[in-house]
Amino acid sequence: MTTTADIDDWILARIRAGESPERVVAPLLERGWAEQDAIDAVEAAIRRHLDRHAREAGVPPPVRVPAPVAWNDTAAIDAGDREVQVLAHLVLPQVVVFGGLLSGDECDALIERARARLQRSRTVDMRTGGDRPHPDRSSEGMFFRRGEDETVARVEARIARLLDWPLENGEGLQVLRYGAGAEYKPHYDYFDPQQPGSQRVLARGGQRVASLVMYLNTPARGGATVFPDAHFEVAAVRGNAVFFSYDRPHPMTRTLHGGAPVLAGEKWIATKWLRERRYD
Ligand code: PD2
Ligand code: ZN
Repeated sequence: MTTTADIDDWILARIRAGESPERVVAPLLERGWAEQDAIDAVEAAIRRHLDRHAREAGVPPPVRVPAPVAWNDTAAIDAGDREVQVLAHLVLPQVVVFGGLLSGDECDALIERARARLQRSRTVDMRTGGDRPHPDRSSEGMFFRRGEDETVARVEARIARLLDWPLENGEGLQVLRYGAGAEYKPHYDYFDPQQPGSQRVLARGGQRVASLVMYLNTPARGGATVFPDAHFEVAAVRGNAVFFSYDRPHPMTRTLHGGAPVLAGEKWIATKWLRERRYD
């Protein structure tokens, strides 16, 4: 009798031996498994493995996170008013790269409406829960209010449908401009619950559970979004986006990420951060 524990052991042994999770699916198919069952089994084995270590290390239990509809079959996703391409995905960290999420006109509209309101970017100061300029973040930015204008509302509705997550759980869209030489050093987007300032930030909407970084232009050189723990880089291409989720506020999600220096030209992005609960 093959138990779930036996299957988990077999899957994890292969991953420990250097196989990628995607490659562990193939031998299961050869043994007659349905593809979705095999993918689910590999994901569940990794998840149970991580959960066990997390419990032992006192890490918070995982919460439900946004996930694009049908992201496993690398097809196009119907996001309501637009078909969005799935260009790539990773399992750990959970990353999906989207093509054609925004039209050229939408990118231009967001840049032009944001331009006059840009200010030196600030980061949340976790000691106090307030925010302040930070040397790791040499960009300029602004926030739109949720649903602030027709373009913002349309993009937000599309994101909610694409990621299957309530629109009300999203922070306002943030637009950032990086000039030549500007970067965003690697960081996590969740709030560290151990820091004294976190309680104030978490009171409104709970944790951040996912980020969607949308590229509004294609920098002449540089400016990729990098995931150092995964040795993965996403090129900034106008209209495309990178989505990543983190089901607990911990480095085990492998979601350390940064904006590589812009080497020539400028880089514009719009970021949507998603919370656990309604963000008002
Ligand atoms: O500009 C980026 O690629 C980037 C990198 C890291 C954006 C963010 N983080 C963010 O908006 O959180
Ligand atoms: Zn970030």
